[in-house]
Amino acid sequence: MARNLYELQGRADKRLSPFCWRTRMALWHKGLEAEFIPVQFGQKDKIAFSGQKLVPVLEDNERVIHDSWTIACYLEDAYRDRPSLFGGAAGRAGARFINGWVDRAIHPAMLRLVLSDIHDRAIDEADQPYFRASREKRFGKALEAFTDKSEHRIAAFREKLEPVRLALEDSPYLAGPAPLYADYILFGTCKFLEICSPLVLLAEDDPIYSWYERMLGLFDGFAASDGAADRQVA
Ligand SMILES: N[C@@H](CCC(=O)N[C@@H](CS)C(=O)NCC(=O)O)C(=O)O
Repeated sequence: MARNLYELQGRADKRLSPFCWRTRMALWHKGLEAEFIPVQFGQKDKIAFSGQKLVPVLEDNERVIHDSWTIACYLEDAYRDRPSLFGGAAGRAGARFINGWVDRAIHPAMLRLVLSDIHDRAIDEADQPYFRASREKRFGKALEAFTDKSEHRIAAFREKLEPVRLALEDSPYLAGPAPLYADYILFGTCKFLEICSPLVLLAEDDPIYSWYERMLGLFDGFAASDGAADRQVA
């Protein structure tokens, strides 16, 4: 039985994509074993079979699925006998909202703070020219000119996360008493930040910091790894 997750590989074999982390956590949550296959930006040939150029890509026997949200829905529907990622239709709809909110509101604000860090610290050297060219084309500026770590931008980023703090006042996880996919979505982003940037965006007294610490303890502490090691599911 072949189940492979193709995920972005950064420097020193760190798995840095926030989207790939979502899928990793979803697989572990479902208790599904998979091989985690590293793909660098310059290795699109490895995922050519998926008919597109982005990771994560999940190969589950004959099925090939891409896009982290589509993969989460696939896993939920294909493995109904395993622990649920959403906790029902309403939970899936709530998670869908968080997915869109993180992608469209949090990620753009985050990239503004750390884009040049990703290039300088996280991407394998061989990928740096591709990363620079593709992102400078996308954002219309040199990486260094686009990146802005000024106090007001950091404060604005922290403020954007206020809905998360409000939710954590009522329950330890975004999904309620126990972590579900809604939590894995934001976890991927925090993990990415930890791997890519020296910026400390969560103060130690921030409730999101405590939530992140709890999340790092999941799956026998494997969520705390840099992603290179595979976890064997019993
Ligand atoms: N909506 C997609 C986004 C996937 C995505 O943007 N992946 C990035 C890695 S973080 C990628 O593969 N980039 C390759 C490239 O830019 O060439 C998802 O949720 O999976």
